[in-house]
Amino acid sequence: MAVRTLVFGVVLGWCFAITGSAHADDPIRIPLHNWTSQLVGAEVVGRILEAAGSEVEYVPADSGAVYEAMCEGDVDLVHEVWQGAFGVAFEKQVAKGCVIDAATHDALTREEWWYPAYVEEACPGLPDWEALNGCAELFVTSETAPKGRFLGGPAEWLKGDDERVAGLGMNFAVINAGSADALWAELSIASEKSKPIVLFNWTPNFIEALYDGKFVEFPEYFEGCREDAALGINPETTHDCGNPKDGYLKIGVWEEFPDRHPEAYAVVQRINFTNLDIAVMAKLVDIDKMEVTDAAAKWLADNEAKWKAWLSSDG
Ligand code: TMO
Repeated sequence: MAVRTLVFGVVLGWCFAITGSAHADDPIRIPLHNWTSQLVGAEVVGRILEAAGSEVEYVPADSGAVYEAMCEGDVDLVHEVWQGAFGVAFEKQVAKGCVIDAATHDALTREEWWYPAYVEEACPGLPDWEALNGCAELFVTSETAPKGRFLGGPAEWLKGDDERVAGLGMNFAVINAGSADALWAELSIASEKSKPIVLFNWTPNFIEALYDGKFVEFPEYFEGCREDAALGINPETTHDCGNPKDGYLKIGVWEEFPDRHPEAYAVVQRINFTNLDIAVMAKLVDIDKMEVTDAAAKWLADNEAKWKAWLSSDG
């Protein structure tokens, strides 16, 4: 019995050696999150990896918890790691070694409190955060009185807004929207009546094509602001700074990905979206009202030379 097991093991090992990897045929698991560029891009990346010979599976996943899931091997690849939202969670797993920082897109990102331009008429010191704080009463709602309301994104986007409000001593209460669409619906209603609103937004996004507006300027982001309470203008709290202004957009993979899918990994390292790519992916769904699958197909058709070059090293 022991000998047969040993022989079997040797033969199996030999098979793995000639096929390269025991896991090359395992599907690559790509998470689906709750904002539109990510949903379209997930399918774009999936179709590119299929073109490179891999199998792909899409798994709905919490965008805040996904880095731990990837560390545990439950997810293979996150292609939109936004520094503002997920930098802390991502870098924690990279430091542990179970997630690899595989590539950095050319796209530069910003995620921050934002207001439509007409708000400056009622609060002339904007975009400075202290001016905003002085105008807090303009943003009071029955839910937040006597404080102003900041409409944040879904809690899973990990923005640290409550910590920021506490750290900077702001006269605001954070209300988390249930979805990205809820943010845009409130922006649309407020804009129609020129009603003051301050809400979470980001770039690249489709919003800049529809609305004139600005990000609030908080104390400049610096390394460690969100991890080390002692740093920053409030020595007792983290998040006493704004989000990065030229934040990264990265691709992260599970540490076993390069060994399990070496060819796909080489392709992943060449994938590179620009600001326009991300904005267009969002726009096709949010403005043109396409289905995600159709939007991904359109992006691939419109950018064929670009993504085909990612398939081979001499492309
Ligand atoms: C991660 N996000 C783009 C929604 O800020």
